[in-house]
Amino acid sequence: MTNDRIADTFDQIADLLEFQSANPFRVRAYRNGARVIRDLSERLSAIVADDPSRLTGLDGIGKDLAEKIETLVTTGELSQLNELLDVVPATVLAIMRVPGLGPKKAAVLFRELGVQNLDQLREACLAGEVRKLKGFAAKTEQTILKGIEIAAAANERILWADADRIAQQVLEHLRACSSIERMELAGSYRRGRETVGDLDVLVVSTDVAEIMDRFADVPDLETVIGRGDTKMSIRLHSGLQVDLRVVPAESFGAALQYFTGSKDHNVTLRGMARERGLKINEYGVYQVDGDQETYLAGATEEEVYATLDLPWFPPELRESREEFAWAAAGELPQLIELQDIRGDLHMHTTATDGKATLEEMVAAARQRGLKYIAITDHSQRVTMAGGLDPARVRKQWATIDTLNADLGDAFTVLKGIECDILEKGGMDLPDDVLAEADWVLASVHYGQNQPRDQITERILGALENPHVTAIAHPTGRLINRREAYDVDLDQVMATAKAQGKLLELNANPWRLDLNDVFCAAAKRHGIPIVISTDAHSVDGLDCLRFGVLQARRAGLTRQDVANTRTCRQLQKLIGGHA
Ligand code: DGT
Ligand code: CA
Ligand code: CA
Ligand code: ZN
Repeated sequence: MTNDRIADTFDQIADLLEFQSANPFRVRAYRNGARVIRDLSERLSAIVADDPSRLTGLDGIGKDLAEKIETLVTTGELSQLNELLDVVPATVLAIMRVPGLGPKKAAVLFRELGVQNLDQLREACLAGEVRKLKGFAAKTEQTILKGIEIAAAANERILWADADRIAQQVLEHLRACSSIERMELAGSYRRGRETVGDLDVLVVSTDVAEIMDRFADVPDLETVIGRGDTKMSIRLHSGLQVDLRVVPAESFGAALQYFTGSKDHNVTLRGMARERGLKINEYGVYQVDGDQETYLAGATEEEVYATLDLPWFPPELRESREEFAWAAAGELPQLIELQDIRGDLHMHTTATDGKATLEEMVAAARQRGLKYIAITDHSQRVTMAGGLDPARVRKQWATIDTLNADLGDAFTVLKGIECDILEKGGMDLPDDVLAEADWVLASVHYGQNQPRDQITERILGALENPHVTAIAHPTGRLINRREAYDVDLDQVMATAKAQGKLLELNANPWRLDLNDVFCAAAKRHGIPIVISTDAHSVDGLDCLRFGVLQARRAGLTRQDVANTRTCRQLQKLIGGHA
C-alpha cells in the first residue's frame, strides 16, 4: 500500500469522524497524520517491514496511528474505516465534498433534513429548506447549488503550465484598468504546485467597480459565479475558476500572504502570532490588548513576517514542511533560479521522435543562452520512435564531433543517448557503444507494470553500469494520466549515491519527475539532480522553468543541481574527459 493511499484513508476517517461530531482532537490527529505521511519520502511499508517501532518516531504519528499504519500495510484494510462507512451512506461523502460544505455542514443536512445524496440536497435548496437551518443562510443555498454543479462536473486539477498560460491572459486583460495599483496571483499557483485547483488574484484598486466589470468581461468567461463588495468569482470555458479579491493597500501584503497559503503554513504562522500576543489575518498583524487591537503591519509580506521575527519565505517553500525549522536555524536555502541553469541534458531530434534537427536544436539552445546541451535520442528498443542502433548513433556522434569543432569554446554539444533499460534487465546498447558517449541517460519505457522488485532491479542494474550517467524520469508518472511505476526509490537513491550517479528532474509539465518530495530526498542522500527538458521540439526547450519551480519546492539550491555547473565542471563531476 502506498503512502498516498494510507494518507487518503486517514483523511477519509477524519471526514467521517467529523461528520459524526467526534472529538475534534481525534479528527485533528488523523488530519495531521495524513499530512505528515504525504510529505514522507520513505515508504511506510518499508518502515513496517524493517522495524514498526520506528513509526512512532515520525512527527505527528502516535501509538494509535502507528498501529493503524501497520494494520493497513499488512492487511490492506482497516476495520475502523469499514465500520464508519457502514453507518454513513457512501453518497453522503459526495455531499461533504461540495465546495462550501464539508463534514460538519453535511452532518447538519443529514440530521435535520435527511439529505443523503446530491439530488436530495439540490431539492432541499430549491425548496428553501436549507436556509431555515441554523448556520445556513439563503446565500448559502445559492453557493451550494453552484457547488453541486462543480462537484458534478468533477473537473480535475489542471497542470501548473496550463494554469500559467490562463493566468497570464487574465492579468493581461485586467491590466487595462487604470485604477489598478497592485496586482498579484496568490494560491497554489504562486507556490508552484504541479497542479492548480483554482486561480486567486489580488488587486489594490481605487475603483472596485471598474475592476469587477472588466473581470466579468474576460474573453474566455463561462459564467460569473458570484460578485460581492470585495470578492468576485468566475468560471472560464476551460472549467477553471478564478477568484478575484480587492484589498486595501495597507492590507495587500497580509492578503497576499494569507491567500498564498498554504493553509498549513498559515496555521503554523497563526500559532506563532498567538504565542506573542499578536493576531494575524488577511488584513494585517495586530497587537492584541484586551479588546483593543492595534495594526502593526500588512502592506508587504516582508513586514508581516518581520513582526514575527521571520524571514520572507519564497512561496514555493510555504508547505509547512521544513521552512520554519530552516528559518529558526537561519538556514533558509538560497533557491535555484532559471538563470542558474547552463545546460540542458535531455532532448530529441529528427533522428528519432523529435521535430527539429540536431542543428536546429543547437541553434535554439544557444538562442536561449545555454552553454551546452546533450543530444539524447532514443535507443533501438523504442521502435515506435525509430530508436537508434549502434551504427546510427555512431553516425550522429560523428556529426556532433564536426559540429563541436566548428563551435569552438562558445558552445558544447555532448554526445548522448537515452538508452532503454530492457524489460529483462540490461541496457539496450552494448557497453562498447555506451563507452563512446559523453552522457548516457537510462530510461524505463517498457515493462512499466512489472512488480516492484523487478523494476527496481532493472534500475539498480542500470546504475551499476559504469557508462550510465543518470536515470531519466525515475518514476515514469504522468500527472493526471498515469501512476508512477512501482519502484523502490530508497534503494535507487542508495545505489545512485554509491555509484556516483545523477537523477533527473524531467521538466516536462506532465512529468515533473522526480517530484518535489523525492528531489528533497535525493538532496538528503547527496545525489546531484539534473533538470532537463526532454524537448521533442525547439519550443520544448522552454520547459526548463517548470522543472526549476519544482526544484525550488524541494528546497534545492544551485549547488544541488548538476547542470548549473560549467560544461567542464559537469564532465569532471560525472568522471568524463574534459
Ligand atoms: P488550490 O486552489 O486547490 O490549488 O489550492 P490553494 O492553496 O490555492 O487554495 P485556495 O484557492 O482554496 O485558497 C488560497 C489560499 O487561501 C490557501 O492556500 C490558504 C488561504 N485560505 C483559503 N481558505 C482558507 C481557510 O479557510 N483557512 C485558512 N487558514 N486559509 C485559507
Ligand atoms: Ca487556488
Ligand atoms: Ca481560490
Ligand atoms: Zn526522452
